[in-house]
Amino acid sequence: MIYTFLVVAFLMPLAARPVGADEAKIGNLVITQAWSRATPGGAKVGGGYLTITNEGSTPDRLIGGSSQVAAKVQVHEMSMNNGVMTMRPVEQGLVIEPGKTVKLSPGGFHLMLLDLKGPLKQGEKVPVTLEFERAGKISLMFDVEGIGAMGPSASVGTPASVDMKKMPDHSGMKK
Ligand SMILES: [Cu+2]
Repeated sequence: MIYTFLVVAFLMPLAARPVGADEAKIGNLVITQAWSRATPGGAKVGGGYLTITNEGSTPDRLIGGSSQVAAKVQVHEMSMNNGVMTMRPVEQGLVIEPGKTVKLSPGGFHLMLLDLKGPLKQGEKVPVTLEFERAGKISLMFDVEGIGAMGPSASVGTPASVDMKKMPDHSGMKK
């Protein structure tokens, strides 16, 4: 534990640089393609998306996060129930099994930035700190893409068969 702390402290100057869509590592986890979406005026919630690979031999969990641009950051799961998109917080955290890659993307698992302090603007970067059960915390810069973007601009997004007009906007969601 102490050893891990020292290593993290040593790496701090590096971590202070914007990470963006680049690769970031914490413990056995590799995080790539951290991105977000611009929010329409007045929207109080935003999404955060990323890809996490567990290169270790023990499972880890993404249990939450924080950001200076939002009051709260939660891990959410979006799913289709009888043709209706619903989402709910993942109470136990999102498990990342050893050797597996988990992608948080529109229409599936995502980070929810609740009570935004201002709109997220395309081209900007949003700082988000992720918290993992084992690996601990890591701060990343999320690239803000356009409204309705399905992936980071650096890669070809997969257009999910999701009707954007039916996406819930969380406005009625309990926090
Ligand atoms: Cu959500």
